[in-house]
Amino acid sequence: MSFRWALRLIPVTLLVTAVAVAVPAPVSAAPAPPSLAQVWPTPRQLTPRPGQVTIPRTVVEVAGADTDPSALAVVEQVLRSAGASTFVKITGDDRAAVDRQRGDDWLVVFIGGPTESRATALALAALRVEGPEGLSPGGYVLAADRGVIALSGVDTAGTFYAAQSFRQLFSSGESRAFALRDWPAAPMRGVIEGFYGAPWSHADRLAQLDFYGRTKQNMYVYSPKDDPYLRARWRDQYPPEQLAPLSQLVSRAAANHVEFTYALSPGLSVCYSSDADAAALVTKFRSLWDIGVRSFAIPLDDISYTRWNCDADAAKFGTGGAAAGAAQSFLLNRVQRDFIAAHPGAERLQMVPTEYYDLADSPYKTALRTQLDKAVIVEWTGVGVIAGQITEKQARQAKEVFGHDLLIWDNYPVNDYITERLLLGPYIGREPGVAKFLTGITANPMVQAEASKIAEFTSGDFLWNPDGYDPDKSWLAAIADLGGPAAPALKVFAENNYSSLLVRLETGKPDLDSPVLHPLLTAFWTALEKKDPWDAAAKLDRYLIAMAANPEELRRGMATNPKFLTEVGPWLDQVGLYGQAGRHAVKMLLAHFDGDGAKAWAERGELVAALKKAQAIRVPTARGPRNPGTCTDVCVPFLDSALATADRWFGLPGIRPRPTTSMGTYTDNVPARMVDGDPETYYWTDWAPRAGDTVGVDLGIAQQVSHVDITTGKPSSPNDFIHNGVLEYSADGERWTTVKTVTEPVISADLPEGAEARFVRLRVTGTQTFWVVVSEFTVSTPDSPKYTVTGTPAGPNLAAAADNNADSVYTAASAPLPGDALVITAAAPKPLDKVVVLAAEAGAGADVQIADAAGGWQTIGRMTGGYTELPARDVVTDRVRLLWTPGGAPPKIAEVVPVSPPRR
Ligand code: LOG
Repeated sequence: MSFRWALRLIPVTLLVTAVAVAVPAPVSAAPAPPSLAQVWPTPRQLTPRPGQVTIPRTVVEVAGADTDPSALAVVEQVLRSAGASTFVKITGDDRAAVDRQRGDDWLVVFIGGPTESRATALALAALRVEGPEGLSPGGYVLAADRGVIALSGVDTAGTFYAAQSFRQLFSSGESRAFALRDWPAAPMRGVIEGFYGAPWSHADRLAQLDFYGRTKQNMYVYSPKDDPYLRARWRDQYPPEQLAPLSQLVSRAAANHVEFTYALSPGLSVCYSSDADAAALVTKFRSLWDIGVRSFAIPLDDISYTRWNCDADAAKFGTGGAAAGAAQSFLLNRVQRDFIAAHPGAERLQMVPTEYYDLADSPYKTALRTQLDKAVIVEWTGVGVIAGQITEKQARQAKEVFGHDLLIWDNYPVNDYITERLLLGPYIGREPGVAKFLTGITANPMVQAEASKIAEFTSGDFLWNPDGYDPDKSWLAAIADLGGPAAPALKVFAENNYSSLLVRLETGKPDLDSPVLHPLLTAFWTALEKKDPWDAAAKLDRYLIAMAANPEELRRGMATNPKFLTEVGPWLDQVGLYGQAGRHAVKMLLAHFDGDGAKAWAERGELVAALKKAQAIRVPTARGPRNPGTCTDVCVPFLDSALATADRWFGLPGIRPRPTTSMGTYTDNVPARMVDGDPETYYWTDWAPRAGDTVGVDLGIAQQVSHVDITTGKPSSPNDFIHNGVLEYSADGERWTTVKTVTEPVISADLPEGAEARFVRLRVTGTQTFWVVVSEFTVSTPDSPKYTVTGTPAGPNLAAAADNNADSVYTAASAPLPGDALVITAAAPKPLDKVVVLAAEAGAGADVQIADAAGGWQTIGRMTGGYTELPARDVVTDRVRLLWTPGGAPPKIAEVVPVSPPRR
């Protein structure tokens, strides 16, 4: 009877077509039905059916009195945005009511699983689709065929997830007919707000909870380390004005089928044996129970377990790891007994052990294994705080060694330990068995809530269906979900903030940053070497254009998500500037390739300006302001290599040392300032060095090095130098050769003949209270010519005019007067092929002259503009002179290069 009732809903013609599967399609068949839209997280069994379902103007909605209201709201929202405007709502299984609504252009939507609405089962039966009975919690069946859509969850969460899949399948307002049967692998899937630093805002959290619902994640653990009421002042009750927003979060979580877990971290001050503290814990939990919280955790990570907070604990438990495990079990068992077990409806208690990051058995773990109530779920981060990989084998071992059900606290994409980075790559490095075998995973996210959604989307996908998980596809879907129409721009941005400590299962290697840019750069260098750079340059430039335009495009395209844009602002600006700098680098190298020195020099100026801007950007970090890390290990090395290559073309040695340091930075006195050729600027550490601290340079490749000059300290901090250290060098960064010990602020040392070095550094060997200032750290190769610069007009850093460094500039303080001239003197006379003058600013004019054997000056041409190249016809000389044309602009000279003929 009931079955027939459901059957009547289905137009007879369609039913016949569906049954007569063997009949070949008529020649004039309608175009093939559209393919099915993608559903995320990756569903288990999505079976297309013949035919198509379109959402009409009028929809009949059949739900039960217990149908999940959130599912209903999602379904109606989808129907409305597909154009439905009239809803006929039928509650229960009032067949007459459904019949009255029959029409040619109708759609009946059944919402609710076996626990919510009886009618859906009949509709599924009529479509010959098996119901969700027996699926794991959150499982559901969704079918759309022959004028019927049926959403049936094994529980209300399942029906809500059916609605989320329905949203994706019908995003265009129509779909090919299908039957979908879907269920999650891991029972607990979600996020733990467990990082150090500024906690998420209330608005962030509300948006996150909606996002978890959309992505079928069901856990949110409230554990921000910097909420005083859950750590430092854990015994204190929340003031009402702070309880109210928490209560709002609890309701929003419930509406999204997310379990809101409240985590209290008493470890900094708790007395495990104290009745009063156990009571304080329970009282605090009860205040949260009263606003609707049903899930609780007691994290005991990042505390000392060798030091008690009260003498009573020492007396009761003794000392050592076993005592700590016993004490923690004692307290947690009391909470389990007095609170969790006493409150029907409470979820299982969760705890984070103090040893949460390894597999080694220990007295502590033995105590937890044997004494902690088995009802408690134990959290574990994998092997290592940031686990590169987590294998199924490790998961099994962990379950054994901890002796409890395990939940993984996964420290990705958390960036509280590298706040200068954004981790926007996909979730990788976890074997499918980890999701299937353990209770689940909560991902610890970034301080940046909106930006965390990319990684969270992918971890949610993995947890739902780990066997079907493809990190790269999932990542693209995450980008599309967050970026909407701006997805292409978001992709470029995320590609340049991609790498992390996680390691690909397939390759055993971490992802590189800038996975698209990197191969384009490699191809460009290869093409340049093969003397056919144009194609590769064009391809590379296309990507660099996208990077350069990224700030504007993303800010325009994602204007509806201002929070995201604020979070990523400095990183976004940096990607744009690296894009600009990269484009100038390509143009500079191509200009050289074409023999156009003037253009190359102009592009070099633009490159350096953009690079400087990129390196001046600061983000606040726990260790003070830092330069954001985007395109890490790719952009700056490329720009450096491009500059070194160009400089060799200009006739310079082309050594571009990169600063290295083990120490922090005081304000904006960044390490780059010790290699900028400007003695006025300096790198300044933000602490006194400890033995083993180092500061130095990396030359990129091992090469012959002959001499090192280091100036440390500064007039206003004359003691800020390394008082006890050694100067040493290394070709590989592992085996070091000591040159000498250092105890003075100014260091000048010859290296042994033939010394090969990539790294040169000062290593601290003593202790001191003074910080360290390094104004210049200069390394010379046997080929680096040495010049003395003399002359007028006066100006700071006269030596910069011939210091083998085109970035440092001699800037005259005034316009030249008659007779003013700059003289560059080499250590010994040598034949000159040409003289190149690189002016930081066009405007000054000069006669370029060479000293002849008789001591007179021979003019070889005029210096005008920014770039001047004048042939010298192999004249042997040790001096070049710029005889200024009086008046005009004060000269600014980056470099005068007396170029020797190429060696034959
Ligand atoms: C903290 C966590 C922090 C993370 C990354 C756990 C269990 N605790 O080393 O709050 O966000 O590392 O810095 C942690 O991971 N301890």
